Amino acid sequence: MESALTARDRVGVQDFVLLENYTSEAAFIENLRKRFKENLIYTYIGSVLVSVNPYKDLEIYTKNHMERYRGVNFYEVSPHIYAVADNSYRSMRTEGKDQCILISGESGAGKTEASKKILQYYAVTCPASEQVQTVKDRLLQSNPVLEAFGNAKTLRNDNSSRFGKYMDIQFDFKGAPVGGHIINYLLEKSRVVHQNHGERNFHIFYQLIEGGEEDLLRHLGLERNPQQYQYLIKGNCPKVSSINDRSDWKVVRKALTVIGFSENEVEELLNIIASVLHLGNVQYGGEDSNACITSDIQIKYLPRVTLVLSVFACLHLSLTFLSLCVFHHQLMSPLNLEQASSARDALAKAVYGRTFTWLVNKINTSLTYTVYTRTHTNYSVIGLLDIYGFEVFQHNSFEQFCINYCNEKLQQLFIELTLKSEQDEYEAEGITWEPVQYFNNKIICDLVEEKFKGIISILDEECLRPGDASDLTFLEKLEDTVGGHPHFVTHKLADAKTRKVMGRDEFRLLHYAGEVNYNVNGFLDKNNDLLFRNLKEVMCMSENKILTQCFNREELSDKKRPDTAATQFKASLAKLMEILMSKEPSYVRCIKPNDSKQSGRFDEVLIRHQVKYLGLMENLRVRRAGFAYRRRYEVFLQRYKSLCPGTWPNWDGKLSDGVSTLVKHLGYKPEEYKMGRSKIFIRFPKTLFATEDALETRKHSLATKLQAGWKGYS
Ligand code: AD9
Ligand code: MG
Repeated sequence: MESALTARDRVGVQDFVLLENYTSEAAFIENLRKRFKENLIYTYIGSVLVSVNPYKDLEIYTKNHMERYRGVNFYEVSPHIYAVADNSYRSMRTEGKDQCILISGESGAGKTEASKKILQYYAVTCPASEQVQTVKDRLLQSNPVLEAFGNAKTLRNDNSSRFGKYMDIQFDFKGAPVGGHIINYLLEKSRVVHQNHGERNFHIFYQLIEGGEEDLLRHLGLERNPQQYQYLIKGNCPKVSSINDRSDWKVVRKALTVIGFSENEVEELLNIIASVLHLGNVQYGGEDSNACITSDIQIKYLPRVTLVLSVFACLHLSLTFLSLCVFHHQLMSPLNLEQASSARDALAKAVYGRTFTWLVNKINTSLTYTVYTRTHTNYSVIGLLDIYGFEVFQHNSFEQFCINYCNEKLQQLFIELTLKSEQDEYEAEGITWEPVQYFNNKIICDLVEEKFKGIISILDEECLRPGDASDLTFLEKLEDTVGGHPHFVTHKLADAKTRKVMGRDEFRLLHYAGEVNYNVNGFLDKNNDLLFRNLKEVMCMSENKILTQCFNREELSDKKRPDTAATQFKASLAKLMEILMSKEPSYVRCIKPNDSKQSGRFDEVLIRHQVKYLGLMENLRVRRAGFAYRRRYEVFLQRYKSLCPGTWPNWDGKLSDGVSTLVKHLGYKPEEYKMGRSKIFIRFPKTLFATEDALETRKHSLATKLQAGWKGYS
């Protein structure tokens, strides 16, 4: 029999709070490494689950495993994503409080897989009637559809989510999942028209081309070869070994039906997808990019676009001319080659982006909790947040700025809620709260989002300013306005050392997790996200019903300028924070073990980086600031009562008295523990380990005695 001590040596501790040297990053990583080697990919920091992507199928997601975690206390079984799922479910049922599970980590760390495991857990373990089964099916089938339209192969992940997702699962009073609702955040629309080397466009394009039936492709005017389409060849990566586009197409096609798309809707949806491909092939002749394009130039492929989009009116004109309204007169100004190409790309991005939002809305309608066709609002909720983690690339742009701002907000929420829940627990148990020192990143959130003075406000101001506004004038304005901020640096403001690693067109933010340099090129355009009015008008005239829902006439008559991309994102994040604040959170922190998507490789440098960016050491420090370990009296007594003659075999008195008797017998010193109302709090891991070891020794000697007795008997 392996002793508790040697087992701990081999597989590490299953909760980081039990690390003796809890402030040491090296000890933290060593513990992760030991467990990863043993295929133990999950470890807790208190109630936070840390997960390391194994990059291989482990036999830990079977129905048997689900049963093992069902209704069982968090700490009685080894750490698992099912334990988090079950714990949230039980808290929702017993305490009646809405829950949310926040999953974070960098690209490829396993967030989406984790969220799917949670959803599967509920689908299998929650009670179901026939009606509920339909909802479960739809909830599960929404994944392949959203992944087809919102995921793509990137250098970091073959199935990378290119949008943020928050999903509510709604449960009725019996605990059955009866509905759902999805909110999507910031789809990476630029991917529709451009992909970096080794990356692809969204999966759906390849699925349709590889898997679509002959008749369908003929109808859409598509050829079965991705290389034919300009929007699919930029990354030079039509095939990916881990992806089977043809069989994925079948899954997606079936999922659309399960979710409740009519044949008509599917046809219109695919028309739009095909039209984007045709649009990408629209070429404007001529070499000189400054020359104006006139409408008599033959625009190849345009007829295809008009046909599949059912826009018979003036698309041709709108892609070559800009219509201007000057003193109530409509003027047509011809576009040059570059302007016309960017108008075409803007249209493709807008069409795809809005169709994606339409798709999410459509899924939401099919997930709406209805009882006898009436919409019900009386349900409890578990929310799942699968959102992009911190991104730091060689070249960071507007997208990384938004994503990292989102992570600052989530970190703020995390600190507030973790500290608050610690404090609440101490108060509930009647134990004195000892204040914890921590870095409050509100200062960085303010730097980004403050009204008038924040980076987003300054960016918007430059976007609205007529005349010579450019990315560089935006940078200058930033220097003037927030130049003195302790978390903001530019080339001009930096010290000599920093200047060496910064471009003149960059600004640096000192995020809570580390420094990131952002290149301002493209900030204004991306934030403006404008589509020429005449292109919008043409889309409104389409006979495609999805398009007319995406581009409605009200938008045209609205004189107010639409909100910029950053302002919209800021508003949607504020709403998200409100949603999350109203719920009880659980956290899953995902870590990617290496950059080569290989199983068994533990790249220490990469992991250390993520431990830092996920703020795990800070998290552990907060959790350990007071007590390393806490258990309800009955659980503690049940486990260790055999170690004390006074509590063995049964304790009849008050639970707290039993625990007192037990720990006195074990020789706990007063500074090592505190007695709360329903729990014992133990300050140091070594106290608990000594007790665990004593338990192991007792079991061992009992087993030896039994064996000896048995031999004697025989
Ligand atoms: V991104 O920010 O959307 O680019 P994610 O979502 O964090 O990223 P994802 O869940 O897609 O990463 O995981 C990447 C790949 O790792 C998956 O396609 C699987 O091949 C692999 N993976 C992740 N988690 C597990 C797991 N628990 N077991 C086995 C896993 N493989
Ligand atoms: Mg993902």
